[in-house]
Amino acid sequence: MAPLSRGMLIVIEGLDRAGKSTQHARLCQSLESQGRRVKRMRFPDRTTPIGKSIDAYLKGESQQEDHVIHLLFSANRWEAAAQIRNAIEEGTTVVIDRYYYSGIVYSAAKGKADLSLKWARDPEIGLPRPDVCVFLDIAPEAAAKRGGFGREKYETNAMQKRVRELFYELIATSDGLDICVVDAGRDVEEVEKDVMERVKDVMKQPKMTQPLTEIL
Ligand code: Z5A
Ligand code: MG
Repeated sequence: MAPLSRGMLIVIEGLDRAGKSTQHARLCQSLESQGRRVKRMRFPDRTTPIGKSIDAYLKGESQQEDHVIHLLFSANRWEAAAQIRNAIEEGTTVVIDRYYYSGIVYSAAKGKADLSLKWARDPEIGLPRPDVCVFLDIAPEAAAKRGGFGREKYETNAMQKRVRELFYELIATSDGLDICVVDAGRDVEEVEKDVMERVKDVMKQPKMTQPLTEIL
């Protein structure tokens, strides 16, 4: 692969148990084996003070008003934004397991009239804009066969189904928000191959010779 002057910003997204963390690890390893410097990140980052509040909420150990928890998830990305930008400028590729896409759809999936996709997206404006977001698409029923639901807040069939619909609404927006879809219901190796293909396609795009942009 051709050398890039800056790093790439790559996001892996999808429903619960779509295989995000599995593919995130494999992609990072592949990129490193090709000689790239890679920074692994995930959201929520449960290690920061804000992340600890999110962790307690997801585990049902604390309550949060829906708008408040939404803004905490967003703040958890904002506290990492400069770190992401600096790494990319220094030539490091940043690969993130969930990002603002999850932020928008999981909050909007709650179905509150005053918590629309648009409302949910607004606090994300200005964050580093991904070069590509690979959405690992799987039917909730197929994902459910990968093991029982965990005990966290959003791990219900109804929520996962709505989240998938909303991901498709995001993809249908004018620029698709940089999302490409990969069928995640196949063998790990097949999915991995497709993910790498999508990343390679983006590496060839003219935008990779330009500085990283911001979410508009
Ligand atoms: N959330 C939010 O509301 N707002 C936000 O802004 C953000 C997140 C960022 C926690 O996320 C919750 O936060 C999440 C969204 C919300 N709530 N839900 N649902 P998290 O990222 O911490 O959740 P996680 O537990 O790490 O990820 P996950 O979704 O549960 O799983 P995954 O990473 O997609 O899957 P995996 O761990 O790679 O694989 C799951 C299992 O399937 C495992 O046994 C694998 O071995 C197996 N697997 C993986 N790939 C395959 C294939 N291809 N075939 C068969 N089996 C496979
Ligand atoms: Mg995971």
